[in-house]
Amino acid sequence: MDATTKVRDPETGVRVGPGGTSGRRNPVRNVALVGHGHSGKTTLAEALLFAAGVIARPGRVEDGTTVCDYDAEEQRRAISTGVAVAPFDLGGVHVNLLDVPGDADFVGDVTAALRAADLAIFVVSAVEGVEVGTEQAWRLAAARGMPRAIFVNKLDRERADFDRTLAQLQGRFGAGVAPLELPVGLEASFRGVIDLLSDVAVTYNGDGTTAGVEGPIPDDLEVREHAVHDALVEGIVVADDELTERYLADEPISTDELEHALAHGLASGTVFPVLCGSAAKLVGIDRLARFITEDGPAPDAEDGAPIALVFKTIADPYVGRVNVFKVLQGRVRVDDALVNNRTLGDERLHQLFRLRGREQEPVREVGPGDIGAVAKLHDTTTGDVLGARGAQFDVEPLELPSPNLATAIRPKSKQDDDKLATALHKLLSEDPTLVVERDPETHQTLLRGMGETHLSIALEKLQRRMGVEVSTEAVLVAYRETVTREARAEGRYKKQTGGHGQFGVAEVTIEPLGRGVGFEFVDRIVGGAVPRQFIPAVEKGVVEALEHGGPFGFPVVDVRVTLVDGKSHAVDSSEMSFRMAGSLAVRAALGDAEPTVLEPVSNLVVVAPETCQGDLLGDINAKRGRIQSTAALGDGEVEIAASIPTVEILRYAVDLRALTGGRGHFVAAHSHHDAVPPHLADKLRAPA
Ligand SMILES: Nc1nc2c(ncn2[C@@H]2O[C@H](COP(=O)(O)OP(=O)(O)OP(=O)(O)O)[C@@H](O)[C@H]2O)c(=O)[nH]1
Ligand SMILES: [Mg+2]
Repeated sequence: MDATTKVRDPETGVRVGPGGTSGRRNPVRNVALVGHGHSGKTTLAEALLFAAGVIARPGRVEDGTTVCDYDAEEQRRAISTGVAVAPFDLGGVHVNLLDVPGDADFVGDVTAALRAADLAIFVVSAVEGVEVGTEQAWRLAAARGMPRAIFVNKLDRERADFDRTLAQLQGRFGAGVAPLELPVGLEASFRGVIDLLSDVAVTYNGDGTTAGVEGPIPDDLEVREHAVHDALVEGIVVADDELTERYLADEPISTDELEHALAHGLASGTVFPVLCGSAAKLVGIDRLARFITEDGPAPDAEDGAPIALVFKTIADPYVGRVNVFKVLQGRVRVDDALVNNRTLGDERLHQLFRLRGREQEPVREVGPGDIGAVAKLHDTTTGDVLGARGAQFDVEPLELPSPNLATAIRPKSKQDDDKLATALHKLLSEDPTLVVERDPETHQTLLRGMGETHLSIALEKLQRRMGVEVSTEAVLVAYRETVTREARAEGRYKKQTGGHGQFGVAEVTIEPLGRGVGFEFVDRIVGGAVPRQFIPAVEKGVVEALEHGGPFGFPVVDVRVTLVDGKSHAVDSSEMSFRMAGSLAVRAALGDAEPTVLEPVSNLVVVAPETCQGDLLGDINAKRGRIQSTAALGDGEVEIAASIPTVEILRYAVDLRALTGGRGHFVAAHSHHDAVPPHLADKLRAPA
């Protein structure tokens, strides 16, 4: 490691010159590797672990041999599906890398990882450039005002283009994007980077080591280097008024002063340094590691009563539930008894360890700002805060996205049914963006997640890890029915075949009520046509028949049933006979009252780029939705509010992703029931 020494600003602890890591600043760095799927985050984590000497040889995602993609599903699909911790030590600094999944379905893990990290490094492929996953993660990090840096990766790949990627980055993320390096060579000839601050070239001979060799800037890159160097200096000085004045007065500004301003801009989330390289070819990795340890912001966690935030939970097949936490204050030690701020219950921390992928290294203590893990807590999960009894827990809650795509699951066998509840509990304890609910009307068990990949991986885990087989079904919506005109009918229940018979006659009218009014029973009996004591039985029979379903088979709502007449028998009439009579009467009346089907309608609010507005409006219309409002939100975004049949948006998460290229998001909530158009109602009959 080239240790060109630098000293630090005694006030802020940011490096200002020779002296390296002085220990004045918390020697921990928590770094989340975020960005679009496939941009190379896991490969980069592997390269950094190799550069730090933690692993003897970098593994490959395609071979399933990386430290961070340790889950069978991750290896089978060659994608990351959950945040993984990969620590390394370098130059007296302890770095916790958080390898974050890029697939949009795992946005919950992105949110949690950005909460635990103090620096977000955006991995961007020089081939694909800035993608929707980059933008989504940037939006989340920017909302927290987080320090952000960028690593332009895959410069060895065919069609890699650093300039295009840099222009896209500056176009999307603004003037704060400050390139610190330029590539030397491109595609197959990519072999190093130019350090734009110290004006040297660092080349790598691809021998599998990560050590770069400093040298002069190749002639053919000098002009370009000067141009970008000037742009970089401009980008940095704008973050510092005094420097801006001196720059405009053409006064010399030293490299260390520039690095000082850069580190300040980085820490304040206004300057976004860009480094570049190739994680697969191990180019630029040593420099990225040094950037993290020397310029990366440290956690601002002080000593004091211990407080820790749980940002990840893992259902480990051997040790059971493992909670991964960041220490926000103080030190967490083995055998500590801490309070869980959600349950207010005590938790004793018997086993503490550091995670590196799936590996668990026991430790006695986890210090301020550091990341650790604990097993077998009683009832702690992601988002919970653990702290010393009496400690002030004013910790901002971890807001995780709510799931927006559901599938109905049904256990394949009795054994599966017996195991299902426990297995689902385990699955959900590991992933708070999964929700299970039982629909009281359709009686389906619904598993809700963030998208198709998320749901299919959850079902695979259920089967592979927990040995529970389920089949999936289409989600049903809770249809209802009502009547559109008044009708009158008689129900006659008569069983008189000797001995104690049954006899009851009820005559009712049924008429429509307003949407959402519910059910009304009116007693208009005169002259004891139906004895008083049997009238509640008639109502009971009526209610049962309505709940059982009308001609379409759905529960009948928003009707008034009036008992207008009846007949009884002194001996054979009973509650039972009048209950049956009531039920028969209302069913007959329903048939004549031109019933219609009511479907659930949701309020939908979509936020997406303005460029997608036309398609979205067209799609909502095609889904029988009614646009209620559209509003420009600024930043090129539009908000569309609509009222739309719920059945049309059961898979809206998938449709919206297709319509907006993953740049849209939505919330939907049940609003009311409304009549289904007749041409559709005829096709609807409740499943037998
Ligand atoms: N040529 C080349 N390939 C790379 C480089 N970095 C990663 N790859 C390849 O790109 C593919 C995706 O790499 P990953 O590390 O899995 O990407 P990721 O960002 O972790 O992907 P997700 O976990 O799905 O978000 C793999 O086939 C890697 O081998 C690189 O610098 N150069
Ligand atoms: Mg990955």
